[in-house]
Amino acid sequence: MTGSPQPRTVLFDHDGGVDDLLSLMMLLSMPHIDLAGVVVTPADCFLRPAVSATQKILRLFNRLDIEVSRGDLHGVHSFPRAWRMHAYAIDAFPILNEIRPGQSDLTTANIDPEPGHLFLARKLREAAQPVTVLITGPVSNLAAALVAEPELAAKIEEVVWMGGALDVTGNVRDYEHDGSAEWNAYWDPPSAYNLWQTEVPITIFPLDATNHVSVTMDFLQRLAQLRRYPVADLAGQCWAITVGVIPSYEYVYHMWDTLTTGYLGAPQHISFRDVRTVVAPNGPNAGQTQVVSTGGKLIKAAQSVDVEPFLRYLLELFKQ
Ligand code: AGV
Ligand code: CA
Repeated sequence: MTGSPQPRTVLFDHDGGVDDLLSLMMLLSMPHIDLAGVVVTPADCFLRPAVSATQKILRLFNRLDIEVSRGDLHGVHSFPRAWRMHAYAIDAFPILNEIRPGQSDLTTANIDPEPGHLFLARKLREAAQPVTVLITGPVSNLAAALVAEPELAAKIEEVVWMGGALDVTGNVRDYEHDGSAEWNAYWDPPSAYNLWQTEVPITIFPLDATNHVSVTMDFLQRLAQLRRYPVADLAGQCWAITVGVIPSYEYVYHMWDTLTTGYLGAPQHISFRDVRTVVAPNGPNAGQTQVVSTGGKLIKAAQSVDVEPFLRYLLELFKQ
């Protein structure tokens, strides 16, 4: 690693996919990140096992002091069930169910009863300094919080979002859709549209960038050499359940959310461009993030990745 990354206070909204839970492990492994709260959005997961797995990962890191909130907003288009099932397997992994000395069974002590959008709004309201909002699923909660209280935008230093597809095709294959959207935007297009109407600074990790980082068997073999580190072992198991279970049109799992989260620790391996963009709130291209020459919202978009140094950073981070 070159230089030390910028310290940040982070609110993390994830949607319980394999990639999302790996991102939580990454954040907990970054010494310069102060994780101020976690929201689980019921999008690319079933909520109960995703919240449970989230808590078990916090327990593994001895961080059950971090509050977790359940999202109760639902998108327009559901994720495929085969993908949403992943959290059940992770929640059942032995390493997450081992109760180590000094640890106890999970309780609801760190579960905030407020739903995700109210939790985010409260955390932002209470923040003494502007915070980073990292979103690795749909943006429904943040959009709702900002629609209700636009002044909270001033409390956000940067929204970092895995979402969108700019100059590449989307990853949605669904009836009545033209395939131009990425799934996190497609789950709840009106919310992505609403977020785009706000003043918050947005950095996105669209498919244009994440397409560069697929989860290869070669990478998994390198990770396997680090099995003696519990977090590396857990990460390897998480990725293993994505191998071969991807429905037909997509044969490889990508490091969508893990790349996005990696930006907080190793931004030097990623290149960006500033672009004007609009989001389609409905219609056959619902959720499409489109580059425009005038108007729209000026955002920062990840474009390419220095793959090998990024993978080395990930492997190093998981040595916990
Ligand atoms: O579109 C990428 C988003 C990321 O936030 N998710 C997965 C990551 O968590 C949806 C998704 C697209 N293709 C998938 C997805 C696949 N083959 N399996 C599971 N989820
Ligand atoms: Ca996700």
